[in-house]
Amino acid sequence: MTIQMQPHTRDRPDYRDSGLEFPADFLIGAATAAYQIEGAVSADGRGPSIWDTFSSTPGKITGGDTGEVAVDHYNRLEADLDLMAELGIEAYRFSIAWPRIQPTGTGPANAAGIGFYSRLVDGLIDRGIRPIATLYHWDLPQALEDAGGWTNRETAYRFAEYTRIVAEALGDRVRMWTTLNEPWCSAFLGYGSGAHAPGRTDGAAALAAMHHLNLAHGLAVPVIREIVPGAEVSATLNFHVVRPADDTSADAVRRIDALANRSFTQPMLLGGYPQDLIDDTKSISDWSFVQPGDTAIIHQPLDFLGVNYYSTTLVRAWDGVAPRERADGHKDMGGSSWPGGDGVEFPLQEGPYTSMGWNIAPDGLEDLLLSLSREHPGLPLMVTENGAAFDDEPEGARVHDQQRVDYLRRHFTAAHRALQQGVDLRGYLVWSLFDNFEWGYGYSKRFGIVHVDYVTQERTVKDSGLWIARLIDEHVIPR
Ligand code: IFM
Repeated sequence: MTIQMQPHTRDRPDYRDSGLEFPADFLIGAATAAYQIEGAVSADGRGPSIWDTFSSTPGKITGGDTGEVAVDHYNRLEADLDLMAELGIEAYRFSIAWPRIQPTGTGPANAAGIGFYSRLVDGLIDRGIRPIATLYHWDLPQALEDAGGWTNRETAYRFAEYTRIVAEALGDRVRMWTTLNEPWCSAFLGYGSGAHAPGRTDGAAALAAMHHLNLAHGLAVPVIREIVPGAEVSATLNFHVVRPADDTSADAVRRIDALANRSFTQPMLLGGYPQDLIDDTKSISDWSFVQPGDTAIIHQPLDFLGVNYYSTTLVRAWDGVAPRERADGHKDMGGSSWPGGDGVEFPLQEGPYTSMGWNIAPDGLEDLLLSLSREHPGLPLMVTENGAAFDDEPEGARVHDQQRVDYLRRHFTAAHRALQQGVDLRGYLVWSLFDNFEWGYGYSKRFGIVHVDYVTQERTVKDSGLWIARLIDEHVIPR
């Protein structure tokens, strides 16, 4: 996949539209992930995950934060469900913590863990909210990491077993499933740059992890289909909309597009790995992790593709050997997230930026949706994450987060433009429902449409939350 850019980016509209109507069946909602919100890390038999270990390791997370308490969602489930209902959320994408279901990543189901997600699903359905379950959002049971984690092929088979347990428990009520959230982050930040758990810095390990995550996806999809009649199955990928800094940068675009996007889209959606990716990384790995039959397992028909989009990625040819890390606020923990990205640098992009240092570029979302729909005709798309962190603070009982409202307006406009051009876009889930544990940045970055006071755990709906509620109510981008 190559994301094709419109030639005259600067002449495009500012995307600050209103009054645009979304179809009645277009799902608008919000997303979260287990480790980022649940807390209660030792409750009811939950085992440790790689994020418990990583976050309790000094120096890994800003402020030494951990997910131990997070926003205490595990203990505040009913009130949080009521809040979702108040906002009128049509769909809620949550993830299931594997170590709550299988504390050591293997063996029988932990009934208490299943019970929590069962109550969550029932609570959503009772309130008319569509559940969308993500099976893996980065919290691998630590015991599996101790056996090699995603560099170990066996982890993919353990994932299929875990999938079976969850599908059997929730499949009578959950129709929409996502296997993996952003496997690029799991592989390349977890085992390449070391910015994410488990914090390894080894390019060959990152490539092996990439393949075993793809394999895990391919093994899990038929399990869900076997158990859940009429299931709608997807994977969620964090696409990098890669743009050239100048006219010498075409090869840099190709390399990063291969590592970031085609490393997952090609095996999952088309079959096999891109030859240029194999060639670019051959000095790092011999790719012996791909065994006969693997590519057929991974290439499963999907019912929709989850698209996570936040900003664009600018690249330029560079005469150094090792890839230069990005200059836009991504953490550098010693390793590279781009094994094989030789000769590429990541210049600072034009602002404005969010508080993550990510550039705001709604045209990137429009380009991405158009490009995916061109390259994978017949595959419905859903924006499974889009949103922004800003340093907003409550003023009395209000949080006036105008920058986030503006960000969302512009990205919903981009999605609407894609719909108008014929993209089969089924929905849009805002990241995130709550302020939460933003991985390496701890609680220092707030993405929520609902503010959380981390001392009192008080929830305050931000102006962006009120704006989303109006959008959902009218299915029209508010003035
Ligand atoms: O918070 C993350 C989420 O877990 C995965 N997608 C990107 C978000 C913002 O960084």
